Amino acid sequence: MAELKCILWDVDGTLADTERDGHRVAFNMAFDEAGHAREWDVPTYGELLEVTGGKERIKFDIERGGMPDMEHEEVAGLHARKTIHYQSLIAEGRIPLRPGVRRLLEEAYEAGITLGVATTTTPAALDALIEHSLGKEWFDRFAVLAAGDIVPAKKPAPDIYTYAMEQLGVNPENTLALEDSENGWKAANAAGLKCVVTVNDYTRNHDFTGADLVVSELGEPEGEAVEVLQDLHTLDVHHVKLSHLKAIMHD
Ligand code: XBP
Ligand code: MG
Repeated sequence: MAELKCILWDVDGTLADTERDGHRVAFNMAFDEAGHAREWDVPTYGELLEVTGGKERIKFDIERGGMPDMEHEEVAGLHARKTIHYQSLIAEGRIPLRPGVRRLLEEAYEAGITLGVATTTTPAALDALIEHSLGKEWFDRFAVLAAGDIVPAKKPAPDIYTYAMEQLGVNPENTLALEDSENGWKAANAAGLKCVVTVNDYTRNHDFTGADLVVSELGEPEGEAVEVLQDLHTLDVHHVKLSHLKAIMHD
């Protein structure tokens, strides 16, 4: 029976639906600006999301023949421009937090649970989302912001979770991950963490076998009941509460 001491949050797709209307749009702006004909439409971007990390995603598309006029040497510069476009989109307030995220974050923070971020995205992109969608006070409320190239191997490797826990001095048995994708779930699982998944349109059909709870969203008390896709602990969820996360750890 383990106590819940720490929650590590994924960012893209979990805190907010950043991929389709944020990252994807910013990549396309950078391609266009650099004179490349390539545009990642919504379904194509869904395929590319199999590869985590923006630079890695561009390289993958080059290698599979999606960008014949692009060289590997261009990737770093192009990605830096993409990050700037992404920051502007976020600053426009175009990407709200997903339902229930602020409620659960605040409930956990008030309860003294250690909160952290474990994400594949670039630190500058994470900072923009915290500043404009969450609120600047969360720079202090998160005890660690583990992001991007700080570890060599991105999700589905467990490294970013392991790094975050090392920084915090917490154990896997006391830590729960919140994720939205198969790669994220695999990373959390490989790091020895229990995991709650909130799916989105891109990840609904991913394989989450073994994840503790898979729901459509965290939900709100006054809203409709969330859709439960997988519930290993028979929690009977209307909206995801801190008590559910504690129950998952105790099981
Ligand atoms: C998110 C990612 C990121 C973003 C793009 O995965 O893979 O690469 O798509 O961000 P996760 P960057 O939610 O599992 O962390 O371009 O800044 O890499
Ligand atoms: Mg994600």
